[in-house]
Amino acid sequence: MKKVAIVMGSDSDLPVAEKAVNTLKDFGVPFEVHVFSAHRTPVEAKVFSEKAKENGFGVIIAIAGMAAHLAGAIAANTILPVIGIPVKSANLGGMEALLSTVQMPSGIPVATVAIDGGVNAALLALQILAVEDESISAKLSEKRKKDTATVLEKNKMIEEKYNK
Ligand code: RP5
Repeated sequence: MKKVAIVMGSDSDLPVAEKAVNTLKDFGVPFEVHVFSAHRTPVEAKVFSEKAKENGFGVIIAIAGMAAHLAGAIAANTILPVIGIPVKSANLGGMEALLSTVQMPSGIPVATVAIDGGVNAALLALQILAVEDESISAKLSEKRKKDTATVLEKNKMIEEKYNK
């Protein structure tokens, strides 16, 4: 089974990475977690990206805040799909990271999820791997069914409380 790489620009991004880690653990999919910065360790980020495919990864999640160039810098050095997670900041709330991550020039795509969207990044990574892996696909379908049942149950409780 292909691995998922979770790369963050700083260890301060760890709370967001943990959301992705927990989701991947739920699915039993192998992953690695790394800290490589587009600005502070650009050489290491480049080497990791260039070797990711031959090292058994199928998709890369890149997490960064502020002037968030990490996802784009990784995407520039691999043909693996890259999912970018912009991280919320104290001053600008993550909007700067969102725009830096999502506004990639034509030719080098980054699939950008919501600010701090660690769960959806992991789910999207799983959906990418599921194209070639029926066991992941089946687990994703099962999760969708459970999530639907949970919402329907909540709706039932709300309707019983307010609609009498
Ligand atoms: C980005 O700058 C990192 O991804 C992090 O979100 C932000 C702040 O990094 P630290 O100053 O906390 O290391 O490169």
